[in-house]
Amino acid sequence: NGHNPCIIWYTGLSGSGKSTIANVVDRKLYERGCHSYVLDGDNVRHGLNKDLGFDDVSRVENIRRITEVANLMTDAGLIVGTAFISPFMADREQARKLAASRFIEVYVDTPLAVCEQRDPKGLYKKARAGDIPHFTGISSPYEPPVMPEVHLRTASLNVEEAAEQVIQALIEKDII
Ligand code: GGZ
Repeated sequence: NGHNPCIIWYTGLSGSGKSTIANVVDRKLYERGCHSYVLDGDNVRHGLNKDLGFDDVSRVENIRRITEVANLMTDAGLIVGTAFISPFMADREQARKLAASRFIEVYVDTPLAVCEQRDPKGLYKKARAGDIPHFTGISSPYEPPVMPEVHLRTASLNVEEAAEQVIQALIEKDII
């Protein structure tokens, strides 16, 4: 099945649903016969980037390496989803620049209050208690995208609907 390689760059707070949505999109791409892969904390922060923490300098380096790996993967012909908080606009813009026209930014827009209420791993609770330094949204900034290709307001969308919006964007941009 013909498709153009690209990077689907998800950004949003911890617990916003980035990985979940990215994996549903990935399954839909597979069903269409597209060759794709998802980079997320589970397969990058535990391996390639396990030397990095969460201070600003480490996050910049985290995103820089992810950008390079995602570009190698698009060179190899894949549709790559990257699911990282990627809180800094400048780093996302650098990724966009390197990927040229092959970059779809997806803002997983889940309000902090909702992420904090979900708190699936209890991280927000720990961050509020001061047990996790530099926690995004609590003690470290998140700079939202200004003109993302896809803006998912997850308060009014289920995971399936959110994933379908990403697929529609890929169709509109002649990627699939
Ligand atoms: C934010 C943290 C932190 C701090 C650990 N701040 O919900 P999760 O657990 O699974 O996703 C979060 C993940 C964020 O890693 P990223 O590589 O996506 O971040 S960034 O793009 O900013 O480099 C969270 C966990 O790691 N986590 N400590 N202090 N999230």
